Amino acid sequence: MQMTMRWFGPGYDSVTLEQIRQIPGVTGVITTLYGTLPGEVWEKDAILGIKKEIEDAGLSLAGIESVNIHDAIKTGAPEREQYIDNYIATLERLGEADIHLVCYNFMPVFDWTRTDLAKKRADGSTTMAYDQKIIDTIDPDAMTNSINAQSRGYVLAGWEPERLGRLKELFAMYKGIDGEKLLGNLKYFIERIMPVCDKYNINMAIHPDDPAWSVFDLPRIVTDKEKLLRLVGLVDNVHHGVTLCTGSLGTNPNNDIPGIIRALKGRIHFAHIRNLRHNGPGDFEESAHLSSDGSLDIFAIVKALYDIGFDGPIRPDHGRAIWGEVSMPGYGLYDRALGVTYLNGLWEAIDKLSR
Ligand code: DNO
Repeated sequence: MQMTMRWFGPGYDSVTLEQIRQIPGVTGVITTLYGTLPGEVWEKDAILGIKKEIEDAGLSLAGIESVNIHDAIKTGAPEREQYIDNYIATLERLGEADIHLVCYNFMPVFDWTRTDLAKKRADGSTTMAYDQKIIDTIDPDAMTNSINAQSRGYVLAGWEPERLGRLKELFAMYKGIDGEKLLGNLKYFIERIMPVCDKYNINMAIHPDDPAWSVFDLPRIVTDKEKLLRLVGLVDNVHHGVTLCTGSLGTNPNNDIPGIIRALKGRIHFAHIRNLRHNGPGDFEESAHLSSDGSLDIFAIVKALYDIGFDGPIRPDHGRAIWGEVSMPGYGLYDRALGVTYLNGLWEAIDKLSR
């Protein structure tokens, strides 16, 4: 595996590449062109520019998270052809720039969803949390306004204002789209992009739905082992793979994540590892990475990745806000750096004990 950190690029992130470079064991960065909108063709110069900046800091560009998918592709609207062509053009440029991993999601309207971005924990840290009981009493506009009001001026990943300003229009686009149709549209998209992925050896890694159940009645297709196996089976090509995100799959306490990892052997191209604590049905908060601080067994998860021979990038996922740090919610330096160190410790121990 390669240990990495997510970095949003100059102007968007409170964390610098110089800081990332000093976290022991981190050799790569996962990034994106944060200012681009879903559907745009990425500029070659911009791709090469951010890559050079990362390499000049002594790190590698280990993958893109995300090249977002236009809603016309997700809904199968007639304009999808143009947007798939644009996506292919972006993949070509990434491939030419020697970038071989792309994370994306196929969630309708919203990317990940939370109800509180700064829930106070007993130790004085704050963290992101979700409570279905709150969602049940509000509408999508109210949720979006509340999230934006808590974002500390940062544009949250997946919460681009341009898209969220058109919520009514977006919900209308998904009218009549159920899980089967959404999955069919994913299959169509994957089949169209596989030739360019084959040509440039680009691994596509779909991100699970977060949380792992329907929010505001929108369909969900990446929530558990059965759905993941069906999804990878849609197109028999190793470049069609998965981002193993423990924080998303772990929202459902019935998901056996080590079992999912073993079942997906060979198709996991990227791993997001973090913990969360279940407070009740549909009610969870993001904890520190340490197993005992949350509900997930992070040792068993890392062990399963080790056992299947996982050799892609891993990144710690969301962190709590600790030590007074002010950052994009979930993406400060301190708690994620602690996460890296813990994950590296687990990996080293498992590796040495296995020899
Ligand atoms: C949230 C992230 C997601 C993820 C996308 C992938 O912090 O895990 O926004 O990057 O769903 O496309």
